[in-house]
Order: sequence, then C-alpha cells, then structure tokens
Amino acid sequence: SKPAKAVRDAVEPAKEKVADALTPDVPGVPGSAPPPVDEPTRPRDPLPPKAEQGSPETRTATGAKTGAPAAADAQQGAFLTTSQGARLRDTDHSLKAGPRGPVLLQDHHLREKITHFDHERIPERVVHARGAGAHGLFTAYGTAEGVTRAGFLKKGRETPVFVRFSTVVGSRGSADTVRDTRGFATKFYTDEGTFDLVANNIPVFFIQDAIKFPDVIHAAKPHPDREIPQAQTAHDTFWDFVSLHTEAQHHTMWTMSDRGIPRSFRMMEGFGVHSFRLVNEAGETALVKFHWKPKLGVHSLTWEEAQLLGGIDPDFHRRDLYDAIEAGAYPEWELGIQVLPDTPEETFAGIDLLDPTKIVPEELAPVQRVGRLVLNRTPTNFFAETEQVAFHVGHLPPGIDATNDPLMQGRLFSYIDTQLTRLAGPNFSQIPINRPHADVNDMLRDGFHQNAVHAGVAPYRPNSLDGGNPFRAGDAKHAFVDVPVTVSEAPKIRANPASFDDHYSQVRLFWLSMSPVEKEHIVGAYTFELGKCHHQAIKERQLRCLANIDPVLCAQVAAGLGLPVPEPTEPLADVTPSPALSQLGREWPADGRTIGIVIDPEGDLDSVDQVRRAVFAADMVPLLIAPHGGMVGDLAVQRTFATARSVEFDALLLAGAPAPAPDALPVRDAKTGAASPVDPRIPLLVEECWRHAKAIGAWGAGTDVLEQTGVAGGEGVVAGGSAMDVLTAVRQLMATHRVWQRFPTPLS
Ligand code: HDE
Repeated sequence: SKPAKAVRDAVEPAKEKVADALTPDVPGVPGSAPPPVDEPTRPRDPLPPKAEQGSPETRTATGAKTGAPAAADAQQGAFLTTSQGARLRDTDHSLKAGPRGPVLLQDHHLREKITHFDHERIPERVVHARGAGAHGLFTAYGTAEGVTRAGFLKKGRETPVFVRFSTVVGSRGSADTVRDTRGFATKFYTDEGTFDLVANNIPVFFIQDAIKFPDVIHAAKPHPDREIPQAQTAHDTFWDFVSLHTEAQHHTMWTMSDRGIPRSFRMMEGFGVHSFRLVNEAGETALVKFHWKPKLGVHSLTWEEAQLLGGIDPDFHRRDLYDAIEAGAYPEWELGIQVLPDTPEETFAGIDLLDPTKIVPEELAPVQRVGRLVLNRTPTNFFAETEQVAFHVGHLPPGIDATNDPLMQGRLFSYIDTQLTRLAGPNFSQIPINRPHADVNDMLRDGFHQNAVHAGVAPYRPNSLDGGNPFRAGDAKHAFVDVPVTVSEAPKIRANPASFDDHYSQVRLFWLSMSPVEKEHIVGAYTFELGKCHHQAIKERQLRCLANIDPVLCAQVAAGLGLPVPEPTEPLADVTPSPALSQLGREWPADGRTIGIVIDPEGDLDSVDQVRRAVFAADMVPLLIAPHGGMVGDLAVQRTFATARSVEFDALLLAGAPAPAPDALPVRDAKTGAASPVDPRIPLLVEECWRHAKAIGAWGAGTDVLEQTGVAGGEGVVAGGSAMDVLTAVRQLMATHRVWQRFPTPLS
C-alpha cells in the first residue's frame, strides 16, 4: 500500500541518502526493487552507547580485548544488516521461485532470521524464575573497617551494583504479587573481585541442609500431573512437606505473614540468612548476619489487594520498581551487619549460628549500618541483564568468607552448577552483566561461547614462556585467603547437631512479636492456604504444628477449617518477643507513593493543579482520574474510570463528584434505591480504598462522594478545608502506610 502523504513528506529528504543503498529493478522483472523509501522515519546517526555497554571488556594477561567495536551493537546504526554486517534490502519477503513459487533453500537471510528466533529462549531459573533488576551504587560508611578488610566497605568507597528481585516458586511469566518468599540478590562489582550477596526478604530458610532443597522445591512447585497451581503455596504437596518437616515451620510462618506479600520491592528487607565469617586486617574474625534495611520501611499489600493485582496488574512490582527509578524516586537501603563473636561453639545467646532456621533478634545484637545502596538505573535490555545475570554465594571478596552452615555449603556448589546449563557452558562470566569490574587474569580457556581472545602461549603456572605471568598475589596484594578455621576431629556422619532439633521456639517468638492486626493476617493466610488443601490428614498435621506454636493461633485456624483443636505435642517455648519484627508502630517517608486524584472536568481545576504540584514536590506520584482520557483544561489525565483501580494507589483524593457518563448504568443507594448522582466506578474506588485501609481525602464537591459511600467521618478520612489542608493531612496518614485503626481485631 502507498504510504500516507504525511509520512511520504517526512521521509522525502532522506530519499537521496537511502537511494544509494537500493539496487535498481532486476532487468526484465519490473517492480523487483522495493518501492522508494516507505520507512516511517529517516535514517539517523547511531545512538550513543548506553553506559553499561562501556563496562569493562574481558581482559587477559596481555590486554587483548573481546574484538568488536561498540558501534557494532544491535540497533545502533541506520541500516538493517545480517548478523555478518551485510546490508539488507528486504526483510519482509522470502526468496521465492516467482511471486507464487516455493521458497528457495538458498535464502540465507530467511534461515538466519528464523533459526535465531527458534533459539531465543533459554531455560528459566529452576527457582526464582520471575524477577526484575536494576543498577545502582553502593557507598560504604567505613563502619565495618574494624571487622573486615573488604575494600568496598572502606569509608567513602563507591561500588557499582546490579540487584535482581524475584519470587521463588512461580515461572518466568507468573504474577508478581503472589504469596511467596522474595529473592534480593546483589552483585557488588568491587575492585577486589565481585561479591554476590544472594539474599531473601525472609531471614530464615525452610530447611537446614541443602540436600533437602530439591525436596522442598518439588513440594512447592505445581503438582507434576496437572502443573497447577502456578506460583502458589496453597496446595497439598507444599503443606504435606512443611508439616512433615517441622524445621520448615519458622519460614512458613514468615511466608504466611504480611512479609509474603510485599507492597513493593522498595519496601522489603533483605537477609543473607546464613552467618558469614568476616576477617579484618589483623586476621581477627567475627561471625555476621547481613541485613538490608529499606529507607521506606517494610510494608505489605493486603491479601485482597494481592489477589486483585494478580489479575489487574500481574507486573505490579516490576512496574513499581521501574516507575520509581525513572521518576527519580530512587529506591534506597542501608546495608547492616549483626556482629557476633566467632567462638568455637559458633553460638550466640544460645542460638546456633550455623542453623539457617534461626534469627538473632535485633534486640540482642543490633544491626550496625555499614553503607548505603541506591538503585538509580533501569536495565536497557531485560534478557541481556536481568535474565542472564548469574549470582553465586561463593563470589566472595577478600575479607568475607563462608561458614559451615550446611545449607550454605550446598549453595556454594549449586549456583555455578545450575548456571552451566542455564547459560549454556562455562564462559558466562564474560557476559557483560556478569563481567567483574576487577581485572580478570585467569587461566580458564576455551569452552562454549568463549568471547575472549586470549593471548600468550602458557596458560599454566609456573611457566617461563609468558614471562612467568600470572604470578600469585600475597596478602599485601589483596589476595583472597581462606580463613584457616579449625575443623574438629569428628567422624564422617549424616546427622545434625542436637541444637537443630528446636523447630518451634523461634516460630513462637515471631508470632508473639506481631501486632494484633498482623496476627489476624497470619490466621487468615493459614486458613486460606490450608482451606485450599484437599487431604484432611495434611490439614490436621499442620494444625498439630500450630498447636506447638500458639494455642490462640491454632484455635483460630482450626475454627476456620471446621476442625478440632489438637493438643500440643511439645511444651510451649518460653520466649521474649522481638518488637523489631513487627512492621507497625513507626512512621516512614512516603517517597514514590502513588496518589489517585478523582477530578471533575466541570469542577475546580485550579485546586487540582495546586495539589498535583504539591504531590510532585513531596516526591510522590499524582495520577489524575477523569471520566475520559486526554486533557481536562490544562491538565493531562493519566487514568480514566475505565482504567483506574484502587490497588495501584496508596491514597485517594476526591476533588469532585463527576457525573456518570451518559451510557453508564445507574448505581443505586442500597437503602433507598435512588440512583446515584456519581459515576458508579468512583464509589468502587472509595470502597476498596476504605477496605484496604488507605487514607482518603476530599474537598469541595468531592465530599459528597464520601457521604454517599458511607465512609464520611471514618478513621483516616479527611474532608473539608482547603485542598492543600486535605493533602497535608492525607500525607501524614500515609507515614504509617495504612490507617490501621480500621482493622479492629480481637487478637492481641
Ligand atoms: Fe537459592 N538458588 N538456593 N537461595 N537463590 C538459586 O541459582 C539454592 C537459598 C536465592 O536473582 C539458583 O542461578 C540451594 C537461600 C536467590 O538470579 C539455584 C539452596 C537463599 C536466587 C539455587 C538455596 C537463596 C536463588 C536458581 C539451599 C537466601 C535468585 C537459579 C541449600 C539466602 C538469584 C540460580 C537471581 C537462586 C540454589 C537456598 C536465595 C538453583 C541449593 C537460603 C535470591 O542455584
């Protein structure tokens, strides 16, 4: 078809330049040349390379580079080429024997294009398949210098990082807001070698020994026969496993708590789980637990929000991360360490530091802040970066070492092993996102996907041919030295230490540390998940586990399931709660939060504009919701009544009571049956925001909507006064994340 006139005119000046690249009609075959330029835009100079494309190339002893110049990167030039750089005239038609004839085998471009496409997918991660990543910068405070000689923790040192957040159970295309543990893996590109802190948002794990990892994951993944449910723990095999392996009860309760449904990656803590061993310049060691503390606090969705989002916006967490970074509301965390003495027993306050199902309460060992992480750049290409990034617990710089935690020991083997398959061969450390920023001078050679052009003839040492290179580094040259921990004389044995048998005390500690409303959510989660199980024996077995944790919890869940309350089989542990575990009771900045503002095109738009600017100025995101898209006066509309849903807002403002669209069904007052004068989707917004305990504010005609929906005068509902007064009050309410008083609960 002929290009539209506007497009033709726009590309006209480019014709001359492009004409050189075109061949004329094949003699005797009229119309064999493509029509004069039918491209919608004109050729332009190559884009400047993106920052990460300038990341260090793989270096070798002699400094040989990987080869291709940066300008060879895809989609950087004006003309389409084959993978070999030959310019293409046509990529839309196969080479055929005549216009109606069969396709010729010689059509190399067709074969190259389709073959490459056929191989575009790689295996997804066996766990943590669904993820989102971002680049950032870590700046050290210097407060860890006494306990570790790691250079990146020295005062003021800045280290580039890449972080990948993930769910554990679901496939790559599963929803973000499912109830699950979240991964929080950070790659520090330090100048002493890469450090990967492969963490989760839950500080304990399901199992104590890596040999059981395939078992717990088989149990959590969809059933092998029907491959359902996707990304859920609410099914028989999961609960069969955790009720039979009572060491899993601690992690399971964290997953059933609000931690299992985070509001945002930006509002999650991260935990290294295992104890690590730090070593300082003097060779002294300490055991530490790593923590990430989010600037915005730890906050969660409600279960109903999480479920709604699974349908309305399955990419909710991914979108939230990218939107925040692109809006300049850079997510921030502080890295913290709990420093614990490295004694021969490897225990602290009676807690076995090698047991990954145990925490050390912050009240017993405070988290000392050692640096700040800011995520400030979204990936350029999801596959190249987020999908191909490969973390490994064994990527440790000098000054940080592993411990004998049997879970950690298994992880030290597993990550590189799975990546050999996932990234097809042993050279994935040469993929740009995985390239260390420290000089690499290894003697690893050849293999699939070898990108380096290694010079030299002697990849062995000692040698006398390559000038003796490479030499071994000593301590003074920042070598990694394994801490010479004494291994006790003990028989080889497949057994755990006796302290690993305590499966309930810290679960009770967690439960008792929760506020009443958090407890109610936990009861609701157990009741929902066990209610989805079909096997009676599994529900009863899990109730017996709950009986060993707390009688109130057990009785509440049993009541919901309609089952008798079992007797505990172990005495209830005598524990001291840890207030630090609760998400409530503090105030946090509301940076990057989203406020929905319902506007009436016929109403007072000046106050809307004023509020919108004030929301921006407070580093939050205002989204205007109107009956139709496009512009309302000078204001751009971001959501219409058709596209807005309460779950994407942290608070709601009503600047008017817009009339229903002429074709909308009337909404009726439940008591009087009278038709509502506002669009029916506005009461839905208000009711959901009320139910999810979000701050609601209204001024002018907007207050009529509050009256109509019956929420006027309720907790956390601000009405009347000027638009700016309402905004100020709503912002104050947002500091506690939700209006918790709306959830009266009998639990305490
Ligand atoms: Fe992992 N884990 N894991 N894990 N893990 C993987 O490595 C494994 C564990 C964690 O965004 C895999 O490259 C074993 C604890 C994160 O790319 C695999 C055991 C913690 C990620 C693997 C554990 C984690 C993974 C799958 C028990 C928190 C995603 C793909 C012994 C401290 C990293 C891959 C990313 C990924 C093994 C337990 C965190 C199979 C054997 C505990 C955040 O190697």
